[in-house]
Amino acid sequence: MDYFVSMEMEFGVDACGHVSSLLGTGSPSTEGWLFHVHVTLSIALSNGLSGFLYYEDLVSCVTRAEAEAVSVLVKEAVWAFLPDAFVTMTGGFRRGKKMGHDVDFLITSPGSTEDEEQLLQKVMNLWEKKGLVLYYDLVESTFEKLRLPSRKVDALDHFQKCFLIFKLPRQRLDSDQPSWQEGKTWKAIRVDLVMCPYERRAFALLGWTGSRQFERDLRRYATHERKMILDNHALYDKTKRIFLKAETEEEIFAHLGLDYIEPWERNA
Ligand code: 8GT
Ligand code: MN
Repeated sequence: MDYFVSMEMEFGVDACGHVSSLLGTGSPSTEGWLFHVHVTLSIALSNGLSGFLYYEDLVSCVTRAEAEAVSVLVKEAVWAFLPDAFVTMTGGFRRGKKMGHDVDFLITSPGSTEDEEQLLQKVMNLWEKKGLVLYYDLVESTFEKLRLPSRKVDALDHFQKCFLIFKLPRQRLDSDQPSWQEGKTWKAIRVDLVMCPYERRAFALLGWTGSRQFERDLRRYATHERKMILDNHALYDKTKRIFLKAETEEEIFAHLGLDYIEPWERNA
């Protein structure tokens, strides 16, 4: 509620009209929607009401063409600093969805971990210089190698990540996008970048591909049918008391005694 109070002090009652209209426009994902409100208000507070100008963009969906255009820019930036890094689009787009509320990427590199730690900050600095980022929140890693996987099906992971609002220039798109208004030169797009240790990439990829419901079901299956604990970092066999290693998602499914399930079959 602090936001509303500050908004009122800063901009007068009019600003609260804007806030109410924001609150009236819920998107299906509460978490994503709260993020939008949080960020939009933060930006509005620091930049004046222009912060609201791209609220429209954020509640409109991201198309696959837009996601692909963002992907090219993410890869360009990441490879400038870590040429051997793997960059994978995850989330709904990896599951074959045509639209999304954001674009998610998993980044990992077999190279030294010191370079990895700096990567997201370097990418943000580069994009800020190029005017490609409207807002970002970099969350440092709290990953520990020997920690057992979380038993909670909805637990957040410990990888370093960056939640940001990307400013996608129109010229980056080959085709006209129906959601773009006439004369608009860029679109604000929510992007999540996740950086994981190379040896955990299969678990991170499985976790970040979703869907959320699929991940919950898979974790419950591991716990109840296999006496194993699965999360975004690892798979632990409680009977044998060992971590089960995996280089690919296929190997994780095999450890769980399941046939491989393709990403586009995980939309449940
Ligand atoms: P959408 O972006 O089109 O709404 O659909 P999505 O791509 O399936 O949803 P998402 O919210 O972007 O999340 C993608 C997957 O990442 C989900 O399966 C979610 O469970 C998983 N995920 C994590 N950690 C986190 C996290 O910290 N935040 C979010 N939003 N998703 C996470 O493993
Ligand atoms: Mn997503």
